[in-house]
Amino acid sequence: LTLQAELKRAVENRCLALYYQPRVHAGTGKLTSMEALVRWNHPERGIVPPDAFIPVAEATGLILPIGEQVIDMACRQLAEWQAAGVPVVPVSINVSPYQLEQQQVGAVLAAALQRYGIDAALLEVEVTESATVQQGTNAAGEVAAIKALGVKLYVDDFGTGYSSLSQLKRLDMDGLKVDRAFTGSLTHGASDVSLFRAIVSIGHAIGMTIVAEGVETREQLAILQELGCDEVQGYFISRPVPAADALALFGRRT
Ligand code: G
Ligand code: G
Ligand code: MN
Ligand code: NA
Repeated sequence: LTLQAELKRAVENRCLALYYQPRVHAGTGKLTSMEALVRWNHPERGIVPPDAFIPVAEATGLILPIGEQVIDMACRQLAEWQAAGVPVVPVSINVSPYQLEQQQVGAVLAAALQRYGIDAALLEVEVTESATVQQGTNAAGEVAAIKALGVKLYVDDFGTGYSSLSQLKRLDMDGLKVDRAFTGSLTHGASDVSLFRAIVSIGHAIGMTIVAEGVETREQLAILQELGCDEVQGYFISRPVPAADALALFGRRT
C-alpha cells in the first residue's frame, strides 16, 4: 500500500490519536492551555509523528477528514475531562492553511462544541501566518468565523512568515506563538535577547498574548520571565504526552 492509501485506511479506522503538550504562565508555571498534537497509531510502525503524514494529507485532501477528527477528538476529550471533574483549561488545535482554505472550519468547530456541550472558551486555534494573510479569501472568512464563535486564535510559528502588524490587528488575533528558532538562541548576553524583547514589546502594543515555543532550558525560561513573555511551552515544561498522562499535568497549578 502507498502511504496515501494507508493513511486513508487509518482515517477510516480511526487510528489517529491526540497527544497533549501543556502551555504555562511564564511567571507562575500555572497551566493555561493544552496543545493537541495529532499522532498516527500505526499497527507496525508504532506512533508516527505528524511531520511524516500531514504533508501527504494536505497533498491528497485527507487533511479535511483528519482535521474533522482532530476537532472531534479534542472536544470529546474536553467533555471526558469535565465529566471526571478535571479542572480543565482550553485545548489548542492546529489548523493547517489548506483546511482554512478548503473547509468550513468555523462550522465544524461549532458542530463539535454543540455535540459535546463544550463552551467555545475552552477551544483555541493555532494558524500559521501564511494562512491569514489575504483578505477576501475563504481562509480570512474562516478566521473571522472562528473568532465569532468565541474561540481564541493564535499565530503559530510566529516570525517565520509574513504577517504585518496591521493584518494581525485586523484579524483580531489573540496571541503570538513565537517560533522555537527564536527561543533556541536565548542565552544571557546574546543579541537575540534584544530581538525577543522587541517581539514582546511590539506584540503587547497590539494587544497580543506572547507565548514562547520550544523552551528547553532553565536559562531560557529565566530570560523569558525577565522579558515579560506571558506564557511558555516546550520540553523544559513537558513533552507532548498521551491523554492519560496529561491528567497529571492538570494538578500542576501555581
Ligand atoms: O507534534 P509535533 O511537534 O511532531 O508536530 C509537528 C508539526 O505537526 C507541527 O508543525 C504541528 O503544528 C503539526 N501538527 C500537529 N498536530 C496537528 C494537527 O492536528 N493538525 C495539523 N494541521 N497540524 C498538526
Ligand atoms: O508548529 P507547532 O508549534 O504546532 O509544532 C509543535 C511541535 O513542536 C510538536 O510536534 C512538538 O513535539 C515540538 N516541540 C514542542 N516543544 C519543543 C521543544 O521544546 N523543542 C523542540 N525541539 N520541539 C518541541
Ligand atoms: Mn502549534
Ligand atoms: Na508552532
